[in-house]
Amino acid sequence: MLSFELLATDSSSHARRGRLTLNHGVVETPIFMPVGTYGTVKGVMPRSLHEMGAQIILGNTFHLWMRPGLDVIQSFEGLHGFENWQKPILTDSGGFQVWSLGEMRKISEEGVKFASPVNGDKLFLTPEISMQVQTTLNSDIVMQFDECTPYETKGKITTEREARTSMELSLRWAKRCQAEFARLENPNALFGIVQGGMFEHLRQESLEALVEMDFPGYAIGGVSVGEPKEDMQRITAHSPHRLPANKPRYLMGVGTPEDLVYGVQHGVDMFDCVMPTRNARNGHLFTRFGDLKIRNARHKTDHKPIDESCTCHACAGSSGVSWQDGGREGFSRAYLHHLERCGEMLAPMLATVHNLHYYLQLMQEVRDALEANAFSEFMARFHTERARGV
Ligand code: PRF
Ligand code: ZN
Repeated sequence: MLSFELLATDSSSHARRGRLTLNHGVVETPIFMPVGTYGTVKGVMPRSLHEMGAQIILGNTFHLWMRPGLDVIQSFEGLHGFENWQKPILTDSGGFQVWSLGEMRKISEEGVKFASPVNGDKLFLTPEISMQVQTTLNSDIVMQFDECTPYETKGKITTEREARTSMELSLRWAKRCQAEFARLENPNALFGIVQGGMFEHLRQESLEALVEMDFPGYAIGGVSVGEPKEDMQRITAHSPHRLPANKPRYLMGVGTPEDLVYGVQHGVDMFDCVMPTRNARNGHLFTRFGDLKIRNARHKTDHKPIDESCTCHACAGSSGVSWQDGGREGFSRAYLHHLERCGEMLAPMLATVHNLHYYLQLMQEVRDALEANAFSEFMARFHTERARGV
């Protein structure tokens, strides 16, 4: 189902280099997982994901349950066959997606009632149903159904009392998920999710109760939900290194390249975020030397690629050798700027390839640095380069 091996640990931080073995393959950690909500990483072919070094991708229980529904996915024997991706998949439980519905839902002990955003049907999602759906999806890593404690509701910051109530509900749901997952004889791995809002002592209680339940891996949820950066860093720093050293740790829905490096430094092994893919579709590009807005007029006549040091298909092409006489591999900023301005669909496709390549390459460099016992040097260089500007 799941095994995790620690290959190296940094002597001056909590950073670690590991290897996670799942039913559909091996994942070298620390790793970034591209988000494929509806069974597709938007605008990217599975083959491209593979070529850019993606080892595991995400899917969402909630969305796939709505569309196309379980019958269709069942007929393909799960999500891998349906979306034609045979490497590992992690599915989120629906807890966070239901949270994102805001006013449209009602949470009780039993589960969450809401109107389908697709056709208005009344739906009820419970820990048991989430486990049943994720069992049909046959994802390698199944997430518990949780309540992502909001940072604020209608402008009011969540109190300690509210955060405790929410955290305790997630713990009771964790138990129900574990029981249902076992009853279904799901052959994959179920992760528990630490909650507790912005309160370290609640996070500690959540963590201890989940560790007691002995999950094969643990996630940190409820971070990057609109809180100030200091709170995000304080909460990220609290939990990872307090979780069992021999189990993988996943920081959910985070973040910028700087947030990823910060997470690794504090002991996180796995990350996912819509940022590289969503921002790409808005013309926001991440590079080694800082971020770039391709719509900006200064790129209009620029023959340089997004990043001269990048080896992605958008910057450098697939082989470095052109397939046509007089042609070249890779694209200029001027061309990408033009595509973006014209609303051409190649613009978000190339931007997505570049951003994902950058995130995956960043994690590769983190792994290399950890293996070479040079993580501090890596961090110093990373921050200097990111501040340089493109
Ligand atoms: N819970 C779940 N999924 C999530 C989160 C969470 O708290 C977050 C928070 N950043 C992102 N995705 N189940
Ligand atoms: Zn590139």
